[in-house]
Amino acid sequence: RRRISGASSGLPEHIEILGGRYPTDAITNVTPAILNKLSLRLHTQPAHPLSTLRALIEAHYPDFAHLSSLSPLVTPYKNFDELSFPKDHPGRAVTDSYYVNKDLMLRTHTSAHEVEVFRKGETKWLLTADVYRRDEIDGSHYPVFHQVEGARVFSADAAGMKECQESNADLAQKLATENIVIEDVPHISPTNPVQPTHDPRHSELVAKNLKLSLNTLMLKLFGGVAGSSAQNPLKVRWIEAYFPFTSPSFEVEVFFQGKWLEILGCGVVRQATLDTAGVSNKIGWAFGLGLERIAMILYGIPDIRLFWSMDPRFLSQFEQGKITTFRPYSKYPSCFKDVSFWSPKDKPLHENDFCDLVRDVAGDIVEDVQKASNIPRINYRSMDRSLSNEEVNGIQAQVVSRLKDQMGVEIR
Ligand code: FA5
Ligand code: MG
Repeated sequence: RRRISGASSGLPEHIEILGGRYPTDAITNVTPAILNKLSLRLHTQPAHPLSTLRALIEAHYPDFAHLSSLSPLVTPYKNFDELSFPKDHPGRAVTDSYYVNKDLMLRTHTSAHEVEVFRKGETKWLLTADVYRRDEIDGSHYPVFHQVEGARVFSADAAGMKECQESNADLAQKLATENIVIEDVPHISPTNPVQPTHDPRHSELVAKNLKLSLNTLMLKLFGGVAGSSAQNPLKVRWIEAYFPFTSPSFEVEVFFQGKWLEILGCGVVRQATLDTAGVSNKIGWAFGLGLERIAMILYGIPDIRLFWSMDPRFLSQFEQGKITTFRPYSKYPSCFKDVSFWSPKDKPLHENDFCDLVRDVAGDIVEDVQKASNIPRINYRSMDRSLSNEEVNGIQAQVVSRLKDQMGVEIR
C-alpha cells in the first residue's frame, strides 16, 4: 500500500474539499486532478448529455422523489459497512477507492446513500450523483462517473403486496408490445436465493416489480433511437448477479450495435439495510445504473473523456431534453511514450497508482495507458488541440520524476 502523494512530496496536513477542511493521514490518496472534479456536477449542468439523460430517467418515474445534491464525501461505514460489505472486500482497498483519510472517502457508488434516504421515510426515490473509483485509463474508463440509484419499498403485508400486484399489472400493460424481447431468469433460484426473513411470495412479487419497472425504462431509453434497426425489437437480457446488499440480485444487459452492454445492477434490498434505516416493516427493490455508458450509446459519444470537455465544439452540440447524434470534430494526433522501470520487489507498483499519477500530471490529455511487452505505454492526445513535442516531453519528464520520488521505482 502506498500513497500517490507522500508527505515527502508535499502532501499538506489538511486538505480543503468543498468548503470543508480535513486532516490527511497514511492512506490519503485523493489527488488534485480528482478533487477538481467534485464541484462540476455534470448531471446538473443544463444541456449536458448526462443532465438530459438524468431528466429522461426522472420523467419515467414521475411519482418518485428526485434527489441529486448529496455530497460525495462519505464515511467508509456508509459506503461499505451499512451495506453489509465484508471487512475484507477488495473494493475497500486504497488501490480501488479514493480516501481523504481513514474516516472519509469519495463514494464509490450511489448505494452509499440508501440507508439515509430510506431513513427519511422515502418509499419511491431516485438519486443521481458523481461516483469515484480508481481504475485503469482508456476510452470507456474514467475515475469519475455518474450513477442513478432507484428504489421502491412496499409495506411487508397484504396491503403492500396488493399495491405491488397492481403496479405489476400496470407495468405489464406497457410492455405488451412487439418492440421488446426479454431474456429472463427466475426471480429466485438456488444460486440467487430469497432472503431467510422474506416470504418467498413477497420476494417474487417485488423482484417482478423491479424487472417490469426496468424493462419499461429500457424500452423508453433504447426503444426509440433514430436511425438504427439494431434495437427493433429491443433485446434485454437479465442475468443472475451478486451484491452484498441485495438478494436475489441481477444485472441487466441491452443488445446494442452488435454487443451486449451492461447497464445496471439491482436486486431485492437486503433486510439488514432496511433495518438499519429503521424501516423493518418494508420490503423492496433497488437498482444502480451508469449514466455514461448509456449516454455514449444514445448520443454516439466515442470517448468517456468528452463528457468533461469544456470545448464549445462539444458543449454547443447539445440542448437540454433532446438526444441528438454527436458530430465528432477532428481528432488530433497522438503521441506514445513508454515508461520502462524496475519497481521494488517488496513494494511492487500497483497499476492504479501508476495510472493515477499519470492522470494527476497529465490530466485529460492522457487518452489511455496500455502495456507493450509489459512496459507501460502512455498515449497522449488532446481532445481539443494539437500537442507540441515540448509539451509532451515536459509532461513525460514530470511523470518520470514523480515515479522516482514518490513510488521509489528505478527508471531504466
Ligand atoms: C454498483 O455500483 C451497485 N451499487 C449497483 C446496485 C445498486 C446493485 C442497487 C444493487 C442494488 P456496479 O459496480 O456493477 O454496481 O455498477 C453499476 C453500473 O455502473 C454498471 O452496470 C455500469 O453501468 C456502471 N459502471 C460501473 N463501473 C463503471 C465505470 N468504470 N465506468 C462507467 N460506468 C461504470
Ligand atoms: Mg457490475
